[in-house]
Amino acid sequence: MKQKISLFIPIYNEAGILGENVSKICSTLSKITKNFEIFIVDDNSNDSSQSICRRICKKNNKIRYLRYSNGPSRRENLAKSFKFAKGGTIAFIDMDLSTDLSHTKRLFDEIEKGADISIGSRYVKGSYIKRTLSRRLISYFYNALLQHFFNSRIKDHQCGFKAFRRDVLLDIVKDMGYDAKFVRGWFWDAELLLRAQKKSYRIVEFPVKWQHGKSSTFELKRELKMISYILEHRKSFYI
Ligand SMILES: Nc1nc2c(ncn2[C@@H]2O[C@H](COP(=O)(O)OP(=O)(O)O)[C@@H](O)[C@H]2O)c(=O)[nH]1
Ligand SMILES: [Mg+2]
Repeated sequence: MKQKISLFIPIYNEAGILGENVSKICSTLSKITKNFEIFIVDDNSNDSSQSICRRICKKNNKIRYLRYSNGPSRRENLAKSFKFAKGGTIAFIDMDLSTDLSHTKRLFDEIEKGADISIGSRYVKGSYIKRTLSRRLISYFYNALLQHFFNSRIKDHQCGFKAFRRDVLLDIVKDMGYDAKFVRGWFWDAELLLRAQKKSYRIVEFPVKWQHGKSSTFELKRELKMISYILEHRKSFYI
């Protein structure tokens, strides 16, 4: 890899899995490059995530822990944290490792080959997905609505396995601003990709093997708040 990699892992109450999964992520990255840093971004978890993370950081100086006292914000505080990255490539992945880590090299190779944005996808040819029927349906309609109303060409807006050229990500995140009311919810991912398409950035979507995590922080009722946000800001998203 020519560029240093800054990998962000957003967390909210992940004490049960984070020790094991951070070391899996670390060893996967070490096989790809020596030039990387990891940031764990915690939105005010109220389990023992904080003490576990502090212990992990003491042992490994490539890992940094950022804790916010407000939240859970979904992705708002994650976006705030990108400015600390020193890498030319910035990525984020979900802590539950739903996306198989075997795709990590591809994630970064696409950026090295010239993509501005590289994203794992559960809905392009070659992907394999294990998920409950209800979440499958919600995901299907969500992506279909984004394609229909905003002309998005992306098949999967929501997979937590994304990498970006640093300047591209910082540019879009600046446009998006900080939603202090946290009503944007998981739409943050979609908005990022809609704005990226509007700005004609080059996005590569590649198939991944994906398995749902044992627990999920997704709540349909809370996410429905995004509708008012989308309607209010819709002019910024049309492609
Ligand atoms: N920083 C931060 N991370 C979050 C928040 N909610 C969820 N996460 C993390 O985001 C990732 C995806 O969440 P998950 O619950 O697996 O969502 P799902 O895969 O859509 O069911 C995981 O690493 C979570 O720990 C939040 O409010 N703030
Ligand atoms: Mg998950």
